[in-house]
Amino acid sequence: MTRLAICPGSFDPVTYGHLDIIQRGAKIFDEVIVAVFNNQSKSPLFTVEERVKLLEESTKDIGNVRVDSCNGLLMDYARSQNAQAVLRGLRAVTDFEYEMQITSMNRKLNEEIETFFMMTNNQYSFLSSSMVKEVAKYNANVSDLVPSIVENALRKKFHYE
Ligand code: COD
Repeated sequence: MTRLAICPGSFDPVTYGHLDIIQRGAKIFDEVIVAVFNNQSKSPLFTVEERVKLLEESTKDIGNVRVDSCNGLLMDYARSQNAQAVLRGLRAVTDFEYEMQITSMNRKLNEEIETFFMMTNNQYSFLSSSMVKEVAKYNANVSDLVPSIVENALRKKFHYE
């Protein structure tokens, strides 16, 4: 049986913190689908299509990772792909409560799909897409936080090129 995990998120845009979780997850699962969701409560900077493209480019060297997008419920999507697991990253205590809420709702929707948490690499504990956007808006150097393709996309969005 193929062990398939869904790594869901907004990825607005993908950072080295996300990529660390995706890379480590791809060593444990046979296949990982990175699924971009349009989180209604966040107003995104990048369209879903742009986020998918940036993720595809950033993960192109990891053979067992593919990128997709979805509009509906995560658990419906996971079932449609015959996934066994959802893969999430945990940074600080602040993530914990939010993740507990999502996981408990997801478990109510589908008891058979397990959620796996991976603790962030210390290097990326305080890295988030929001922080990257906040500083990139003022043309700060984010080259050690995101892949160069994302850095270029941010510069374009904020009209620095
Ligand atoms: N280090 C490690 N992990 C990180 C880092 C970092 N620096 N930064 C982010 N991560 C992890 C996050 O913890 C998360 O696991 C993943 O990477 C993606 O992060 P985000 O911020 O892009 O994703 P979120 O939290 O916005 O994703 C929310 C979902 C899209 C998963 C959620 O809204 C959802 O499931 N939507 C679909 C609708 C649904 O099913 N709702 C019911 C459940 S509430």
